[in-house]
Amino acid sequence: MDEQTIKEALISGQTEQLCDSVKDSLKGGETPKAVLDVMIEGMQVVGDRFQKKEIFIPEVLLSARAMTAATDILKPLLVESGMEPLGKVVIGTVLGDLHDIGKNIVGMMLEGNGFEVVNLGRDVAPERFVESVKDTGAKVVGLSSLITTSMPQMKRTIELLEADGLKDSTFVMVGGAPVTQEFADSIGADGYADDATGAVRKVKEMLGIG
Ligand code: B12
Repeated sequence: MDEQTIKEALISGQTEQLCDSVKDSLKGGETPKAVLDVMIEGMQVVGDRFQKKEIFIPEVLLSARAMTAATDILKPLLVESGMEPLGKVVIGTVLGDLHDIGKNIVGMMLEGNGFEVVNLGRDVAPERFVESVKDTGAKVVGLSSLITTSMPQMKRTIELLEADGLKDSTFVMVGGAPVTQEFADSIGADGYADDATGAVRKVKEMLGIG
């Protein structure tokens, strides 16, 4: 796999070039997970450059668009499992937050590991998470937040689940770049993971699946 080309295409937001490189890597026998990991590293560089004000929102948007298109190629390969679902997970990005790349990757990895995933999208109000738990009977809710100003919505969602008497029968897992284990503990979340692989491990652990 030409890691450098994949990263450069992602960082410069060249969707077509990125998708071609991803397809070439897969044809060359690379696993979808390995390709995804290289893209996540590339997105990390985008984040660092944005933070240092070397690039701005339009550039980040182009990279995000390219990443979404390329993950769409990987998705069917990551999720093909064909087995009975191990359980249902509702997942979404909390109210006020439009970042969804990481949350979608977590969703994909869960699907790839045999879970049924109800993806509510982004900017999801606490009430919608609660409604979805009621409608689907999901035992796990995954909340994603990438901006600190949205993190209180995770707490609100847990409070609403409690108020509706659903907290005891539902595991709440939180994640996203600014979220930590300490924060998760402080709001009464049942689980935290800092990446998609950890999220799968955590869900299995919470549901007692070996
Ligand atoms: C791409 C991006 C955008 C894109 C989002 C496109 C999209 N469709 O998602 C766009 C351009 C739209 C955007 C907009 C904004 N952004 Co922005 N963005 C980023 C950037 C560069 C990368 C995020 C990303 O996709 N990372 C790659 C993925 C794979 O990683 P991830 O999301 O962390 O997910 C992994 C883990 O966290 C975990 N995970 C994620 N979710 C979950 C959920 C669960 C349950 C679990 C267990 C695990 C888990 O697993 C994932 C896979 O490994 C980050 C920088 C950064 N360092 O994070 C800034 C960043 C998040 N953005 C930031 C800001 C400020 C904004 C804006 C407010 C900018 C503005 N002035 O308008 C707006 C916010 C709009 C809004 N209301 O949401 C800040 C937030 C700062 C803060 N302290 O709150 C950051 C940190 C940049 C910075 N350093 O300043 N952004």
